[in-house]
Amino acid sequence: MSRFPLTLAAFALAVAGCGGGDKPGRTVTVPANAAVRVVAKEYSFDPSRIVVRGPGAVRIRLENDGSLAHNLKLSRDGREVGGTPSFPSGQTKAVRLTLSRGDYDYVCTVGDHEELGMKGTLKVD
Ligand SMILES: [Cu+2]
Repeated sequence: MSRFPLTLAAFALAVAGCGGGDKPGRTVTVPANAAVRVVAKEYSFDPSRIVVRGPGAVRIRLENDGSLAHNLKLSRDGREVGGTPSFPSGQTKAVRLTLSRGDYDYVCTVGDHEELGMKGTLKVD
């Protein structure tokens, strides 16, 4: 009789374990020449997927809601194209980037934050 709830609990744990740092985050779509707000904390970005509707200038406002210092560095094909410096919790930094069409990645380069889940993708279409 008591085996069923235990099995269920084990299953729930397994499912939660699968999520880990790789759980899919929120996607935000913004028009070209707009601003997008990104929240950084341990260890994720929200949103973790940004879609920009057309090339142009994008203003990224990074809010550090965590307890450690964080940053956001955007790159394309492994080459950094810009981002914010690292800054402490409770602060916000904005960066304006002129982007052409394509796929970009963003990460936090502090310590091992990227491996812990602070990464996202930005697509300009
Ligand atoms: Cu970080």
